[in-house]
Amino acid sequence: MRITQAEVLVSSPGRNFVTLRITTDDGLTGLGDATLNGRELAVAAYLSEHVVPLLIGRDAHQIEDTWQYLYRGAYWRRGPVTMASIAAVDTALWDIKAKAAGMPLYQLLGGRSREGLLCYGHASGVDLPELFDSINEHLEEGYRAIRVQTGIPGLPSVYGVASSKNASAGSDSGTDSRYDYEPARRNAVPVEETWDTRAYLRHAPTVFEAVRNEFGPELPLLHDAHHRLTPIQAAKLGKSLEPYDLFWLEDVTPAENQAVLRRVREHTTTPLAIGEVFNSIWDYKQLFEEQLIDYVRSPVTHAGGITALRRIFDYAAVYQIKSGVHGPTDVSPVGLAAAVHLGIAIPNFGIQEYMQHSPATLEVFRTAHTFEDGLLKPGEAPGLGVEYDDEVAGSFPYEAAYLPVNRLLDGSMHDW
Ligand code: EZ4
Ligand code: CO
Repeated sequence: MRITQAEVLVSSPGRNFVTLRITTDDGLTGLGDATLNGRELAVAAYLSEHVVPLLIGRDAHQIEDTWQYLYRGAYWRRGPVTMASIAAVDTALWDIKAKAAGMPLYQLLGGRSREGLLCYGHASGVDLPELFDSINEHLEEGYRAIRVQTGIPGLPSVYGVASSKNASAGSDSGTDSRYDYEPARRNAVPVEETWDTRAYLRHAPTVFEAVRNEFGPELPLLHDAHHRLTPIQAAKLGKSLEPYDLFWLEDVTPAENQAVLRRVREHTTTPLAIGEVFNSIWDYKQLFEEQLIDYVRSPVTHAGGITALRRIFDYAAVYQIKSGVHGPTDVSPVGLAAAVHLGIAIPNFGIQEYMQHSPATLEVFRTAHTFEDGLLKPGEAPGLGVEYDDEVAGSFPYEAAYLPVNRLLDGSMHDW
């Protein structure tokens, strides 16, 4: 089965997506997600200029060899642009192989290990009443685990927190106002936000205390610190949140410096999740071998595909570390489907992030996976179970959009 065509599809139904579609000589097609939020066209160019020409004529069944060819063959290893590109090829080839077998992809990955994937949703509010409303809405939708982010007194806006219901949301058509901090705002340049770590460290424990008082001890709660703390600040936050029994605390430090996580671990038993900006198994080496984290955040899209992420999960399992795959709206429905098939099969599944895609996104990407009673399920369609509608996609052209940047109150740039 030879690859005859590979197309790079860029569309913006609610937000930007980069999708690779591979076609074989027997007419099968496979999809892969290559979306890199705010740097989409770099990946599109890497694929169309440097990868697509190498794919034509290759045996579509040779997934591992193609992965090694693109990884080792580039000479320049790793990096988000390269690894998102390899991920798209790898995912599309798994989609094709499963379609050729007439099976949903998870069957090729070892079959079902569980009924569905426990998911967490993004509740947020500028203040406690809005946060409680948001948590209740998520619970009514079936979510069994909740990420909690709130406004911070003194700061005009905080990333990850939907704007006040009382303010005019001003969101793009086709986006969910619950998630109006995502997509990245459609602007020629990033929006600038302000940040005050001390105010945050004072406020966060009061929020979790209030949430536990309102919702009880059982509900799994998660929180994302978005890489903004020093090691000792992270240790302090982990310690101050211990009474509220978090499922995890995410991205406490910019984890390029992996050794600093030792300091955080010395001080707190709050479980740690890291890795949504990592792109290779090597980024996890020290974190795994010293058991400095509890959950792996990489999605299929940014870690080199199903082949690579499965390898990361197997390595993690040696240290009793579990999956906690990144699932924001900038991972496309193709990337999410790949996570669902992988998550249903692996032994060390932990939790799946699930921010729901907008109706516009789901008109372009028709998905077989379902969300029932708080669980994501892959469906039984052959392959990944996602179809891409070119016609609908054509009405949503690319628009430049960026995540916000973050400055301290004195104006200096801060970690994102
Ligand atoms: O900021 O997906 O855990 N989720 C997150 C996300 C990320 C965006 C970056 O592209 O941190 O909201
Ligand atoms: Co995060």
